[in-house]
Amino acid sequence: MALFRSGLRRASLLASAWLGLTLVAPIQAQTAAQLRDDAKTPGDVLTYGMGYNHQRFSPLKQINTGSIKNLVPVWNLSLDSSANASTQPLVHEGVMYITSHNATLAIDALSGRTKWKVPIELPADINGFLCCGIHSRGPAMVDGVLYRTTIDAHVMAINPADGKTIWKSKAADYKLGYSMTHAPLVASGVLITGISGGEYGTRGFIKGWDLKTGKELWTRFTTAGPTEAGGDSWREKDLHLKGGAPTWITGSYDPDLDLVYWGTGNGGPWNAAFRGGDSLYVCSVLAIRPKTGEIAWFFQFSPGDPYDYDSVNELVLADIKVDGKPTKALIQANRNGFFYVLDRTNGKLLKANQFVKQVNWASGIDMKTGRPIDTEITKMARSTVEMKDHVDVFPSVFGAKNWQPMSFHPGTGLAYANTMNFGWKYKTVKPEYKQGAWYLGVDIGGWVEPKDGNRGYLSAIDPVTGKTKWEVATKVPFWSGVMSTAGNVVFTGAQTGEFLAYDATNGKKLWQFQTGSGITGLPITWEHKGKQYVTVTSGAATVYAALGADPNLPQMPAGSSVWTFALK
Ligand SMILES: [Ca+2]
Ligand SMILES: [Ca+2]
Repeated sequence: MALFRSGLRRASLLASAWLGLTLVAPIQAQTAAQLRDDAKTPGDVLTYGMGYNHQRFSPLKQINTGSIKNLVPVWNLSLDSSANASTQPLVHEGVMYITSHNATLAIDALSGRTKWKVPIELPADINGFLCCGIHSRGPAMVDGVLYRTTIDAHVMAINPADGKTIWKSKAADYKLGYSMTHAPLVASGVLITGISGGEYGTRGFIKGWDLKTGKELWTRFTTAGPTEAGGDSWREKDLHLKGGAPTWITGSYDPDLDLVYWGTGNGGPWNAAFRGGDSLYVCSVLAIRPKTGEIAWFFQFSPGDPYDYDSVNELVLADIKVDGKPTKALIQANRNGFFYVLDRTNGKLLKANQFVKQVNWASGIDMKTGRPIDTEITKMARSTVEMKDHVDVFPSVFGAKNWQPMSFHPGTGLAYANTMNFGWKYKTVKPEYKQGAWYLGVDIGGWVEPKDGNRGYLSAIDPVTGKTKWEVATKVPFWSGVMSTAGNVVFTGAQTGEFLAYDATNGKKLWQFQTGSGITGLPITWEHKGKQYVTVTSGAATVYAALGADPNLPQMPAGSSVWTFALK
């Protein structure tokens, strides 16, 4: 069967190469090798994460700590939308590909002129079923085809020459609360996607799709059923069916080990006492085989998860020294306040250190078992379906760090992450399931401010110790991705609109530019004919702005657009 499939694939590759040569202006096919090398080839950006390792690090250094004072806008293009622009563009052969929730675009990367823009047709009632922001985090690309997901839970293959749909497959029913906002991952010849909707009493999964036809190849459910390993980690039969563990951020991939690392989110409902037990595999990382979806190993960061501490945050692959030993590490700044280092070959826990100022749900991580050491607050949360009063829990439901991806700089050995330091007023209440509505079993009584008023930080963190080397405090947390470069510059953006650059060594601010709306995009850098460019999307309508009741966040105008910068 596998032989047959690879033969078929080769045949269709040959066919498309022949068509490309003879009939139409070819979109040069990206091969698996190009995806594998993406982080090292700064002429293009072919993967979410700027490389399978999700380091968001570029070897480019024309724009550096000295020259950045001359960084100026080259072009700006409106996305004609008031939704979030929380997206990472891809760049290939001078063309930039961008996804928003309602359109896919190809843009001339040098001029900012639109080559094509094709709308996504969405059901009229879709907005009633979306939890946390209306956006699309980006496309994937391989073999001359563009792939994306849609907020009504479909996966699409698109012709990059004209934007026309090649195939479209349904992943799940949006009316149950399922949606898709992440970029797909192409690994080992399979298109892999996750799912959003953990707040709606859904059951999470990861799916593998045939690149050419859109046929579903496998489904890996992320809650364990009664007859499976881990099935007894739920209080009673069938709880896993509404048990959450959504998979709403793109996984990373190690081609040498042929393992995909994919994070899972909160338990459904949030109320841990109602679910009982560890509720596998909520708030975990699953290392899966891309061809079959088989779980090679897993590690559960927050067993039982009372607090919506989704563990979908980017799982960065870094080859670093841990206790003097060169290690194939997987690192994550988890929403639960601890910075984890795992051996990515086998899932063994190597380090877990607190990386923000206040954490009171656990006093640490037991390094023998990998389990949190529960404080009295958490003991109560785990055992009480209906609490009498609210308690103050740190970090808040937004986490010590939310989904906005950090960057790892192999030169400085530091991870640069937008982190948060505030708490929430937490109380369990009896959960009640209603299709298409939030299923939490937790009442959010408000926010607990830090003493110094700084809810956010850009933090430079040593992954091994969890210690902060430098930090930039912000009243309003940054909600955009972070990118670092060999020019020793760290780029990120503010919800108040500034695109910002810092010195990677000491956190000194080097440069800023006001983009006109809040930034929730993921910056990239690329080069063309020896010139380095930096691109970021602006346009904010974040879940933080909607629910965070932040007195310091002014009314920022909506309005999504793409900015590209270069040295003057
Ligand atoms: Ca590249
Ligand atoms: Ca969640």
